Amino acid sequence: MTFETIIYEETDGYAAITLNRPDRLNSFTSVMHAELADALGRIEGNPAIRALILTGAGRGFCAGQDLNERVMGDEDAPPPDLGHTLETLYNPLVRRIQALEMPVICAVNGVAAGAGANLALGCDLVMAGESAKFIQAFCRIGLVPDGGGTWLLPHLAGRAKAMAMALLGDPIDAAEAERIGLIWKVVPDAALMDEARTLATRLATQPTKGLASIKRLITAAAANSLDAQLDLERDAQRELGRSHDYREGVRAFLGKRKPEFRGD
Ligand code: T3D
Repeated sequence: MTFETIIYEETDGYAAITLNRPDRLNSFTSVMHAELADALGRIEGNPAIRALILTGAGRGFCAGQDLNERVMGDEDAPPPDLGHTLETLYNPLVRRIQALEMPVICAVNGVAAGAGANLALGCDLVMAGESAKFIQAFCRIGLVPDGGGTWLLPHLAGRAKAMAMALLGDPIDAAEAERIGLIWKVVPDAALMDEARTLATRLATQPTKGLASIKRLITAAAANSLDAQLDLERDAQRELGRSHDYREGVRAFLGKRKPEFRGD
């Protein structure tokens, strides 16, 4: 499958999407949005794909919106409708990644700025190379964090850190991002993709339906009471108790053998 701005591959039960405009630090263009939408369409509901890796080519992960697409005309020219680009491009991207019924690994290989930072932070297992940086660059150009940033930052790192990151736009290095709970873990740059691929291969052999429910419930918890979560857990467990992979897991345990999960 050939794309202009991303590399898409399917292998060993998982898919990998590499943002591929390295000379512009993989910043988003409308073409990249269209290609990401196409790639996600190949993954959604595809039982052969049971995990996804998102990463970037070259020295950056993603520098957010390509500002060359926002070149300002003279004062009389109508301003761009950024609400429209969020509604039609960024918000669907974030929502579709959240809704994917599989774990999404983000391998942050370098600087992640603006919507690129929040695309990364919205993934399920965020690993960063030690040289990666996260920058809420929006305040530098008079915008608010988007791509879910105003929700993700306080939920992940707390209000005080969220405010500082969003109001100041200073870089947070990978070690600090791990320390404050913004990401899962830092790994040496040279090991990042091997670790991400090993993890994806492992996840692709796990009970995918169960993992999808875990993702959904953990996400729902941010807006729910304990009482509401107990109900969600009951409903999920009822459904998963009827799944192939639950039966296989219990049989394999009792038979002292390795389980063979199909993902359903
Ligand atoms: O518009 C809407 O639809 C609303 C949605 C907005 C979402 C957003 O993401 S808004 C935020 C947009 N992003 C930014 O403001 C970040 C801009 N980039 C930077 O601040 C810096 O590039 C970085 C801090 C990310 C990295 O700095 P550094 O020094 O490592 O690299 P560099 O030299 O600045 O960048 C390398 C090249 O990439 C450079 O091009 P050149 O000079 O070699 O020809 C630079 O212009 C280009 N580049 C980097 N980011 C962008 C970009 N070109 C276009 N758009 C970018 N966002």
